[in-house]
Amino acid sequence: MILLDGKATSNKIKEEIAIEVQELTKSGIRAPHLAAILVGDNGASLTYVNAKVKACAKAGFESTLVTLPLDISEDGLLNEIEKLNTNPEIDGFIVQLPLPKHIDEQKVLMAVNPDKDVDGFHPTNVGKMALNLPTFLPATPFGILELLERYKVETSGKHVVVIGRSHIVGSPMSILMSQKRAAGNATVTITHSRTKNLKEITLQADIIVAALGIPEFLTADMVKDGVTVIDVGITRIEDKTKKNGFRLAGDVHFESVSKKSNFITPVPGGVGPMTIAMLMKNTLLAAKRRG
Ligand code: L34
Repeated sequence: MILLDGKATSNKIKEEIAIEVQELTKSGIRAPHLAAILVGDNGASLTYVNAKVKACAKAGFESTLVTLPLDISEDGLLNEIEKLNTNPEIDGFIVQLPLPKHIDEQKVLMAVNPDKDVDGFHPTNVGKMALNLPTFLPATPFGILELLERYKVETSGKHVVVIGRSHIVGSPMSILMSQKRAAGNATVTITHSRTKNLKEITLQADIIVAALGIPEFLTADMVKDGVTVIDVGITRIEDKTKKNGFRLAGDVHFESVSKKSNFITPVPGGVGPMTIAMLMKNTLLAAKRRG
């Protein structure tokens, strides 16, 4: 069993990015500038956004964190987005999800200028992604591709089973891995809550991407020997023995599944840190386009 170490790989990528930033600034181009909008104070979102801000500092990026109250109106949020859209100092920005229920998420994502949409969530960029045209790839799927590529996990002709059809992970993952590209050329099956006989399907998988958000859902009886497993889930589970009062659980029952796996990502330290590294990569790309 080989651990797909997202923490170490993301640190390497961030170092590579930092070198590129140095070269940019030496040639008189200012450093990339990422902004993030955080609505409310959800603990997990706060952790992820803070990690993004920290990663910016490490790579020599500028960063701006816009924190808005949980009860901000949809118009109030759209107004903040417009400010970032038109601010020439900002190369790219994200609106951290999830948003409170009174705000229409689709409307918000569509308000982001596609040229600054470093999450790759705008329909224009989703369309480009689906057509395999150059664009910002959504950070989590992008990070998974990068991890598979760097560990030389063969994907060509392999059967990939994606569990979950979210717009952020499951759907783009299934599209990307079926494309003619690095870490692509796979035969992809996408499964979801209405799928019948899921276990019959996962037992045929060479690679499984678990992105359904149910802790320890994928168990050893559902996978074949030699499988590669990508665990996208990250759920906080109350645990009074822990200092912060919770532990993190993935969508994979790591202890049992890892015994049958050739390659597997841990949680934490797998897909999460890669997501952040690829957001940085997208922001660097936005800054280079600006020149
Ligand atoms: N707009 N919203 C937008 N873009 C995104 O790309 C995200 N996502 C997801 C949630 N909402 C978003 C993230 O950034 C999930 N996500 C994310 C980012 C980083 C980490 C996990 C999820 C991460 O760093 N995880 C660490 C552990 C962090 C902890 O201690 O809780 C890990 O090792 O997995």
